[in-house]
Amino acid sequence: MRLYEAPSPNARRVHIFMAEKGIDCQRVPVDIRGGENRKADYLGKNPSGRVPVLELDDGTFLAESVAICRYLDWLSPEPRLFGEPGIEAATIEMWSRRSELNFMASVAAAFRNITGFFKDRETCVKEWGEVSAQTAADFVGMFDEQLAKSPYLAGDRFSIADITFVVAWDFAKRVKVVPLPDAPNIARWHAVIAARPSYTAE
Ligand SMILES: N[C@@H](CCC(=O)N[C@@H](CS)C(=O)NCC(=O)O)C(=O)O
Repeated sequence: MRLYEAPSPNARRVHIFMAEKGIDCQRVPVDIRGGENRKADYLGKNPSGRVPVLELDDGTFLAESVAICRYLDWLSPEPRLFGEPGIEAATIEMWSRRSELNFMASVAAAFRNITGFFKDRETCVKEWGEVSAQTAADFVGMFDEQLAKSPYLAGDRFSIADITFVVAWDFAKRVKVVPLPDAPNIARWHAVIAARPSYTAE
């Protein structure tokens, strides 16, 4: 297997997931700043022109970080980061989708539209970035309240939902475009997640 990647939140999701599973593979750096991911060769691997992409040994290309993680979960089922079928998997899916759709996507839209980081390839609307930043900030309370009740986002066990949220949270802190409110329960949870060896996986 080969992972096409660039230093980025979505590649980091796969890095953490792989480290949790004890999986590694060849890495292929993609120059996303230079737009290599928007050229025909890369678009042949992933028509959405984003990283990461996992190339399987039979030449199949798998894009979308959560789809890649699902494949790796099938390859190496323990620990089950998508949960046992039934209520556990459904609860993890619920918090994964909230982490991705309510928080990570808004953080990304804030970053991209406010900073114009990818203005060579997309129209950036600063006002939309600011609305997205506020949306991300407004959802922090929902995650903080959940983490007051539960050690991990989806219950007693670390899961893909925690991976998505910690990656998005760290990115939001680093790029400083979201007015993150104080979140004591997220802070407690973050210390626990940051102590896992997978947290620093590259
Ligand atoms: N939903 C996709 C999102 C992938 C994505 O947005 N990747 C960003 C890096 S975090 C990227 O490739 N950006 C380069 C660009 O937009 O040109 C996933 O989960 O993999």
